[in-house]
Amino acid sequence: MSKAHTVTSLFDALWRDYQQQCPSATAIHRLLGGGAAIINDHVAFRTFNLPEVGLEKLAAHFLALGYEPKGEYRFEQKKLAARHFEHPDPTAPKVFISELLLEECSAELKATVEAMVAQLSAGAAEQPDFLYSGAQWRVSEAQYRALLAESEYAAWLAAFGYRANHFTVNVNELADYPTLASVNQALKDAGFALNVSGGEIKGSPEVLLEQSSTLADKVAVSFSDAEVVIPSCFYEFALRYPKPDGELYTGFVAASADKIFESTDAR
Ligand code: OOG
Ligand code: NI
Repeated sequence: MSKAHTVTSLFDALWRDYQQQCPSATAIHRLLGGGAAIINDHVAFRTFNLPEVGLEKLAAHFLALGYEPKGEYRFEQKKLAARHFEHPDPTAPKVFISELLLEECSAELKATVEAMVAQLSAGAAEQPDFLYSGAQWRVSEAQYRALLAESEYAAWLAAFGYRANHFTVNVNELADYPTLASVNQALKDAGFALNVSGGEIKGSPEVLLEQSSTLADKVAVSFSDAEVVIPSCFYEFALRYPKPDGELYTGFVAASADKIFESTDAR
């Protein structure tokens, strides 16, 4: 068993795992940072609302590091609930965790997911490396496709499991890019494809948050019976605006998040 994490060691481990799934992030990091450090606005995780692996189980890793629960969000159509967490140290990335509400899904989907989670070893979610342990279950390509037909979110989780779904560049802290449009233009000029669902820029100064994201990279995933190349992880960009009190807004915007989820859609 690996030893307990600090905030820094946990995000370092998450970033290393994430780079394997999203090689574009390494290149974009270089493009936007020009060698300088890039501050992360937030990192996002996905899970199923089963007792063994629910949102609370993932959150426990962050609460242990001093994070505090903040906003709650609901995505009716996608059958998701989410919560975000903040650390008293404002340089620590925010954390966004969502979970699929299985009681709202079909009996077939629920059975497949329960069989997957039953393959995890007892106490798996409490291990220090759980948040970047990937998909520790066997799923066939046919099962993946059946999940995909009902819930892209469930299919992504079946294929990729527990790891950062995306990191997010804090655009406010970028030296050379004053607007999100300028970030998007630099990405497009360099050949990266953006998620255009809901427009290239989701949100507005009025809701105090503008977000954009790449379309997920594609990687080869080994299902129990086949290797298939599918969308993995993506990179997000967030520009925050000040509230009336002058402090930057730190929450999320459900209508925008709803579109960010679609960055892993198969295409
Ligand atoms: C999370 C999507 C929401 C945001 O910044 O609004 C989100 C996901 O795709 O898992 O990250
Ligand atoms: Ni995000």
